[in-house]
Amino acid sequence: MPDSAATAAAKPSENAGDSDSIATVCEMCFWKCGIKAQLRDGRVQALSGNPDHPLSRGRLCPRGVGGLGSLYDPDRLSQPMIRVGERGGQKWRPATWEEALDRTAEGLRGVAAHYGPEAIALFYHGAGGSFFKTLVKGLGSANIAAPSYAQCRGPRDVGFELTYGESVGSPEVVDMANARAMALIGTHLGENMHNTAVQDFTDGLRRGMRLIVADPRYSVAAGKADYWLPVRPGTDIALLLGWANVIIQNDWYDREYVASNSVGFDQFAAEVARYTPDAVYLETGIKPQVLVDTARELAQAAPHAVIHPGRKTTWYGDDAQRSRAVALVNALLGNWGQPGGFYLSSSAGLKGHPQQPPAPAHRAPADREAGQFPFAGSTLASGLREATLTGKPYPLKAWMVYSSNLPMVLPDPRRTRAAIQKLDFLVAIDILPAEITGWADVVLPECTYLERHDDLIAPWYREPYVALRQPVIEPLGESKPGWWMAKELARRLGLESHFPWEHPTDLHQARLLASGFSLEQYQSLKQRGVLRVDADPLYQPKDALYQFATPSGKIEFWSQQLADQGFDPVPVYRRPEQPGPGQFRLLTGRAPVHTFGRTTNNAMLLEQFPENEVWVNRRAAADLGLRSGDRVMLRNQDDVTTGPVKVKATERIRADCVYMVHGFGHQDRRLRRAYRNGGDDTAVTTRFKTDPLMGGTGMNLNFVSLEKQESGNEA
Ligand SMILES: Nc1nc2c(c(=O)[nH]1)N[C@H]1C(S)=C(S)[C@@H](COP(=O)(O)OP(=O)(O)OC[C@H]3O[C@@H](n4cnc5c(=O)[nH]c(N)nc54)[C@H](O)[C@@H]3O)O[C@H]1N2
Ligand SMILES: Nc1nc2c(c(=O)[nH]1)N[C@H]1C(S)=C(S)[C@@H](COP(=O)(O)OP(=O)(O)OC[C@H]3O[C@@H](n4cnc5c(=O)[nH]c(N)nc54)[C@H](O)[C@@H]3O)O[C@H]1N2
Ligand code: SF4
Ligand SMILES: [Mo]
Repeated sequence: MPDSAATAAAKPSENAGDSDSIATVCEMCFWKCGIKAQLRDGRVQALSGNPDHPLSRGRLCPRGVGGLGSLYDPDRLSQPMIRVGERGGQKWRPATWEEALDRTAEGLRGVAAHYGPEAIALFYHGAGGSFFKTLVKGLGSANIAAPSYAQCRGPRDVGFELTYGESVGSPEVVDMANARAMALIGTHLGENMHNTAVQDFTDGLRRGMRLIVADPRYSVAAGKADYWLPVRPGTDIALLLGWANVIIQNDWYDREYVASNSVGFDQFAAEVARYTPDAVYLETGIKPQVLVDTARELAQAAPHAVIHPGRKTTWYGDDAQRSRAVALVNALLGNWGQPGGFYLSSSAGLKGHPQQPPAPAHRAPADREAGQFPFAGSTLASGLREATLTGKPYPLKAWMVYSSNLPMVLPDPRRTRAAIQKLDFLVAIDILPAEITGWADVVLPECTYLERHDDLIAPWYREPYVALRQPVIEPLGESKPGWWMAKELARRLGLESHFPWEHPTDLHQARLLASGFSLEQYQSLKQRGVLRVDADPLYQPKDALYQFATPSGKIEFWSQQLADQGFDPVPVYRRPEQPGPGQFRLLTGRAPVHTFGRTTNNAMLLEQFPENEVWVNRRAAADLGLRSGDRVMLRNQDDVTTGPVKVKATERIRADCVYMVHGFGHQDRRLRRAYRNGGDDTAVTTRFKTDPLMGGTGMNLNFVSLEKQESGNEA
């Protein structure tokens, strides 16, 4: 490798103007807080929260502050590379941009000519993906997927859509700051560190919100809770339907609200009657009195009470139904459009570029067979992998992978490797030598979010706004922004018309003007990083009925849509398989200072959280002769191993499961700090269950045993 990116000369971007502070948007995770970057002598000195930005409110989470560790990571990809030798053999030669882009265009063109453009798939995650989506759509393929659907929040969205006709979005429309009571089902806020969510959560707690946390692990949030319910993993549907039953039996719900806003309540009430506190106790391990007390807490605070819908809900393969159960208990609390419940979001309604041509006609995505996963609302990343493996419903022969480290993201990485071997062409666009780049034919080094423009950002939120990502410094090394790569590829593929702008600033300006904003507002956006817009009301007026976007126009306690497709119209609890002797169910989660595997090579963040540990119940650990600090190998039911990982023996977790933070244990040597540091949970996630409603991949189904590593053997 040539000079590392970190030592390359840097000059401030033109946005610096006379000022030494530039407003832009964070991408250390996908929440997209507004930041201010301080510059000195062409180097970024510090990142802080933009006080004008509604998601940061002047504050950042630790990862946002630690963005400098990613910008100046000496392991960054700094020049294009072309594979020599076998795929996966990890041998490349440096290439010029001209050559690497020609090669990429040739690879895509070849596959399109042979198999049709639909044989090209794009996997992406993050704001920069939009330019590559435009490219792949322009080619005529609909095989475009982000793992944040089928591996993350898809089941939750579907559970809410089936019930309310709409999902809770991102940022989630949970009015935590004003809630008087809240229940968390797993959702480990405080470790799950979405900045504004954590601010709202702590505001709620400061105002006296009562908190109930159901989690097999005593999470950070459980530490703040009035009730910790150490539920047996995989039994939350029983818990939720138990709450519903207690609320109904005790007449703790608003009959009038239910009568005028919902359908199917009587059938629902009849279905959940069997989830008595005693029956629920046998499944969940939660004492009957605790079930009743917590149901009362929620009901008494209603409608200013909420069961948080969570985010990563891909746990057991029945997740859309669990999310529906969450949605239905919320319906009993009557909290839609209410303070302390779910607020009504609005957006700036940004229009596209006026000259953007429509995408050409295309085949339906290959991620499922006709009729499969009828409620999937997005293309399934895992489904595209299946199609690549099986060639059904039709073959996928090229992958373009933008900012998604698939070998550590999709469950059963063995299948990911096998699928990659079926490809004619794989191009990876990344900032780091992540594992996916090790499988690529061409590697295109992107510059980081602090060195580039992306498209405008205008989400649905409490208040509408538009935010701008703009470069703080020029790209380091030979890295380039994604928009430039996409445009260059479009030119080579005869798709220039799909990029009707020269530079992203033209795109931004055209979109803003088309949406009724002025040039002055655009100037202000560049200065302040954000444009705030007048808001619609946050809450539903008392006497007006909300028009739900379900087939009935009301909240659906009993779902005809589900019945028509042969699914349970009311969620039904089914007991999950239990680990055998000597086995533990593997659960995973987040560390407050890391984002998946994206930051586990970031020196600044590693200083605060150097490696992941496996949490083991103290008594279970003692039975195995394990103490905190020992190192173990995790071996799963399929004889696949990961580790060695440090043991954390603790009372803070049940004895039937172990827990580790996702994103460690990288296998690519070029990630010098992350290489073999800690354990990779994905490696031992070889078993997963696909949600029949929508194709989400439940991953909490792996059972591991722990094998002590002698200290001399430490790798
Ligand atoms: N086993 C297991 N699997 C999971 C999860 C889990 O907890 N356990 N979590 C799931 C969830 S909730 C989600 S949302 C997904 C997340 O899935 P991904 O977002 O795909 O997660 P990462 O593995 O962090 O991959 C991000 C890749 O993007 C690269 N990257 C970072 N910044 C940039 C950039 O600016 N430009 C470009 N081009 N590349 C960049 C990083 O180097 C890395 O290779 O994973 C899911 N999969
Ligand atoms: N710092 C940081 N914050 C992040 C992220 C990050 O990478 N880093 N990623 C963001 C993203 S994309 C997502 S999707 C979210 C993910 O965060 P969440 O939406 O909170 O989802 P999970 O990570 O699945 O939740 C893990 C928690 O669920 C508990 N749990 C496991 N199984 C069960 C069960 O059967 N029942 C119950 N009741 N609890 C269970 C675990 O013990 C753990 O405390 O975090 C977001 N926030
Ligand atoms: S939550 Fe943290 S990492 Fe995510 S965008 Fe905000 S500051 Fe950045
Ligand atoms: Mo996620």
